[in-house]
Amino acid sequence: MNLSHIEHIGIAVKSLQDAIPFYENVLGLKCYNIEEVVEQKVKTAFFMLGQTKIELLEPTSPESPVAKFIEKRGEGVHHVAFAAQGLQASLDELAGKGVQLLDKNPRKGAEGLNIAFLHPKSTLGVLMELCEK
Ligand code: CMX
Repeated sequence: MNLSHIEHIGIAVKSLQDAIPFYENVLGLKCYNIEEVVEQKVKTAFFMLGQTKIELLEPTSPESPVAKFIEKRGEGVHHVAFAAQGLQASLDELAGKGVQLLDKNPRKGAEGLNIAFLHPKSTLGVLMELCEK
């Protein structure tokens, strides 16, 4: 495994419109991108902090994994994403170590990154994402 840093922290919110002012006006961060990830049924808003991003996630459909998350647990931290060099090799290594992969092969995520999720049941309750540019 070759993880270099936390690429982003995903935070589930009911409404970007309601959440963005907290990050901008209270925390003093600047939203630099809003993007819909149609496949994941979410709209995302990004803030940069050092080399790590905060990614706010608003569900665009009741079938979105983020809608289900909010229904069950309420708004809050949804996933942690690590920057991984050699994403496919990392996934193969994790599978070999018995980690349950939600994506056996990388797919396209927000901001053009290649991404893959690991099942929270096999990562001590934290939904983890690996990403590569
Ligand atoms: N963090 C920790 N645990 C989570 C979780 C999360 N984000 N989401 C679900 N879980 C837990 C649930 O609490 C539940 O646990 P219990 O069985 O103890 O109640 C279990 O996982 C199963 O959850 P579920 O509500 O039945 O939902 P599903 O099994 O249908 O889906 C998951 C769970 C993780 C497989 C699904 O949410 C998924 O595929 N996630 C990855 C994709 C994703 O989240 N995309 C949105 C982000 C988009 C982006 O960043 O681009």
